[in-house]
This record gives sequence, C-alpha cells and structure tokens, in this order.
Amino acid sequence: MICGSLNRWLSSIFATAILYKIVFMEKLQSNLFFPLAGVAAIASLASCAGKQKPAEQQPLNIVYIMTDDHTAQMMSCYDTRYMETPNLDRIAADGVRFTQSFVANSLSGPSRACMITGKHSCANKFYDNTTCVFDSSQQTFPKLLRKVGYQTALVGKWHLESLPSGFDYWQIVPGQGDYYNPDFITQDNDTIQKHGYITNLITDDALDWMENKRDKEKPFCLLIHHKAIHRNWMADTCNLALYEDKEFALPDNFFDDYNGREAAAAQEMSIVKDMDMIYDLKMLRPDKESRLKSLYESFIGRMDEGQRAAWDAFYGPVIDDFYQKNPQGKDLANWKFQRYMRDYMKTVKSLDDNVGRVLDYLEENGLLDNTLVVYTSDQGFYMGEHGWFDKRFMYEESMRTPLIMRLPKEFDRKGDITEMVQNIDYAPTFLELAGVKVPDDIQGVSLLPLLKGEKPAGWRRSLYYHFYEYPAEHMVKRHYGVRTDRYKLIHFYNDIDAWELYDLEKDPAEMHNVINDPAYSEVLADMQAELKKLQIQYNDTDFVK
Ligand code: SGN
Ligand code: CA
Repeated sequence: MICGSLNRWLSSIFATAILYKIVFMEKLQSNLFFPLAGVAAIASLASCAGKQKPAEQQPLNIVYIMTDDHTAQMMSCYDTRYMETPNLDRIAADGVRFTQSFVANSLSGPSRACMITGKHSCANKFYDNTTCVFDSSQQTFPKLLRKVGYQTALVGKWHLESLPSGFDYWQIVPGQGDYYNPDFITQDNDTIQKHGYITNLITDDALDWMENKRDKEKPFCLLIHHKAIHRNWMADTCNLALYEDKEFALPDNFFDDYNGREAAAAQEMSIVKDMDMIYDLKMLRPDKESRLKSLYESFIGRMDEGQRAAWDAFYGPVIDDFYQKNPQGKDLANWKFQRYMRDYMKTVKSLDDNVGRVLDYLEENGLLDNTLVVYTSDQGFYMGEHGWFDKRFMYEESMRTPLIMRLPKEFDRKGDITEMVQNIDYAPTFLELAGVKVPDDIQGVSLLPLLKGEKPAGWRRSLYYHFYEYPAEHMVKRHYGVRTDRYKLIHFYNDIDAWELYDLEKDPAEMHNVINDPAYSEVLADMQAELKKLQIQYNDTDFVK
C-alpha cells in the first residue's frame, strides 16, 4: 500500500518534472523569437542546475533591403501585368507578403526618417526633402540594436542630410546618387568615385561587409538602401535592350480629368505635361532643348567611353525613330508611357538580379535560416495611374509600399498578411526580434505577432498620413488624412482648404470624391473622429485646421 502510494507519488513527481520540462522547453522555443532573452534563460537554467550548458541559441540577423520608388505594380509577386521579378518573388514565396502595407509620408527623406525612428514625421521632425536636416542625436533602431551587441551597417542612399550615426559601418551616396560611376561618401567623410553601375556597386559593398568587414561572432543588421529605381530610370548597359518588344495598355484613368479633386488637378507630375523628353525619356538631340537637358547631359557625362558607346548604340536608333515619326496628341502620350515603363523595368531588372546575389550569399554562407530578410521601398509610385509618375499623394499607388519578408527558420508563417501596416512599424519589429524592449515613445507597432502567425485582437483600424513638401517640385499640396480598410479621408491645406472622401471598396482608383454625398454623412463623421483621434495620439495637432 505504502509502496503503491510511494510509487504513485514518485511517478507523479516524475510526470510533473516531464510536464515542467515540456512547458519550459516550449517557453525556450518561443524565446527563439527573442533570441537574447532566450540565451539569458538558458544560461540561468545551466547555472541553477549546475549541469551541462545546452547549445546556445543563435541570435537572428536582419537584412533590410529598401529601394527608392519601387512600386508594387512592378513586382510580379504583387502584380503580374507588367514584369517578372523572380528574385523578389523568391522572398515572397518562401516567406510573407504584406497586402496592406503603407508609408506615413510618401517622400524619400521623410519616409526614411519614419522607418529608422519608428515615428511619424511630426515626432522625428524630418518633414520634407528640401528644408530638413535629420537630428542624428535622436533615438533610432540601429543605435538600440548596437547597444545589445548587434553589428550594424548601412550602404547606399541615406538622404537625411546629416551623416549617419548608430552604424559600425556605413558608405552612402551623396543626396540622390548617380546611376553611373557614382560618388560615395565614406565613413571618414571622404568622397570616392567608383566605377560601374550603382545597383551592382551598392550590393558589392553590402556583400563585402558581410564577408570581410563585420565581426562574425556577433549578430548583424545590414541596411541596403538602393538608389534605383529613382527618376530618371537609367538602366545598366547590359539591360538596355530588354522589354523593347513589350506594349502596355494605358491605365484606365490615364486621362483623368481630376473632377472634384482640386489638389490633384494642380499637381505637376503628369506624364503628358511634365515628363521631360530629354531628361526622363532620353531623346537627346543637339538642336532640341528642354528644362532638364543639362542635368541629363551631366548624368551621361559621367559614363566612360564603353558605357557611353553602349548607351548611344541603343538610344541612337530610338531617338532617330522618334523624331522621324514625331508623334502628337494621344500617340505622343502613349509613346511616352511605353518608354517610361520600359526604362523603369530595365532599372528594376538590375535590382532584382542584385537581390538574388544577396539571397545567394546568405544561402551559401548558411545565414538564410537565421536571418530576417526584408524587401520594401521608400514609397510607392504612379505608373501612369491618374496620368502620373512620382508619388507624394495619399492616394493608393503612392501611400502603398511593397513589403515582403523571408523569415528565419523558427517562423513558419507563410503567405499573405492582410493587416494594415506602416513603415513606422519596422523599428519596433526589429527591436523585438532582437529581444530589445521597444521604447514607449516609438509610435509604430511590432509586426512580430503577425510573423508568428498570431491574429492579435485589436490590431489598428486606421493609419495616419501627413505630407508637407509644398510649394516644391511636382506641386503636390500639403495634406493629412486617415485610411481605414474601406475609406480614406484627406484634407489638403495651406493655400487650399479641400476635403476628400473615398469609398475604396466601390472606387479603388479614387476617382469619385464623395465628401458632399449625403449617403456618406455617417461615414464622414466617423472618419473625421478617427482622424482627430490619430492626430491627438501622434501629437500632430499643430497642423489641424
Ligand atoms: C528629385 C526628382 C523628383 C522627385 C524628388 C524626390 N527630380 O527631385 O522627381 O520627386 O527627387 O524623390 S529630378 O529632376 O531631380 O529627378 S525622392 O524619392 O527622393 O523623395
Ligand atoms: Ca523615393
């Protein structure tokens, strides 16, 4: 009897110990998402038990690839109408694709500042490209990662005016950078010129840092910021002949009349009116003039003899054909659109190839399973929608930005993530991934639960947006607004006072401003309240009119 109860007692202790082990090990497994915390937990277990030390969990690396002006329409993992991007598709196919991904301010410098701080422009104070200098003494996620032992590096376009800080290594292009034989600013504040094509050179630098310059004992966070595919879309010589046989249908709203949308009517980013025949479309002739001709000449003036010969061999016949045919009216509009699409795609091709180089490197060096690979852009872009190129507006094509991620092995999440996310969310995501407590003043939300396959209750129902760069190039008026799953409310202010409301379900192309439609009065009241709530939450009340 005693023996029997002793047995039961012993076996119940044994069962409890097994249960404890399972629960504890599961906890450790889940700590793989918080690798440093996981290491600490393992270390304390080892010292308590005074026994053998389990194998160390490897902290996770971050490779963040951000391009300039690469819009989701031009990635086959998002949109199959135009071009193939097999390497980007590899990231999406092996990982996740965010279908509702947006920026907070659709312009390079501001977008980069939002991304690196995890805060809206009103909080990081970098409002526009033309008047701001980033206060580099402020908190950024690379600085916080560095504090917990990460190696951090940045290569490529920075565009925040002050020099980078918080990186063990950096090498950036001045301002927008050049496509051919570009200058780079080195960490000792020297300017060097490199020979070659920008997208290859930035990738070379990234691979060189991973292979030869970093401390391989430490986890790393590498930011690869491409200059491509920024205007004026200059392709590498090896890609010049691509896509020339392709003809694309003009978007349905290419000849938009902007009825009911005063700010849209006032912009200067029309393919028909504002796209420059020489600078943007490369139709250079000695006897022809254009506003941006000398800028274009300075760009092609950087080429060496071989590059220039290849350039001229391709463009020469295209130029001759264009001036000989001399298209007019709608034919000219169509001609401009086709050339724009082809040049843009050729520039994307280099980018896609170079993303492939980075993925191959990670794979060949056994790093892929231990690294979060992120691909995004500083904003979306118009590919003829509303008749436009460029970005800035809170309308869909430019407020959206592509976001795909290849996840470390422990994350088994695959496929689409449909929650609304914004570029202020990247900083808290990377911090949480590294086991760093996300500081309270960060305004973004960590995406880690989504990457773990959770469906967090109470995910945000709306996004806030604010664009400030006016008066400026392209003349997009200042505006702020709110977007929910279904509706968008925008207020254009400053030298205008115009409100717009869109029903994205019925009108995804945002052609019908329903601000004065009585059928939407309740929606309007709800959206106005939501906007106010966000402006208070983000402390952006100075601009409320
Ligand atoms: C340059 C371009 C603009 C573009 C801005 C901002 N003009 O000024 O078309 O909107 O950059 O782009 S150009 O004549 O210099 O090409 S951003 O992506 O850097 O914000
Ligand atoms: Ca950009």
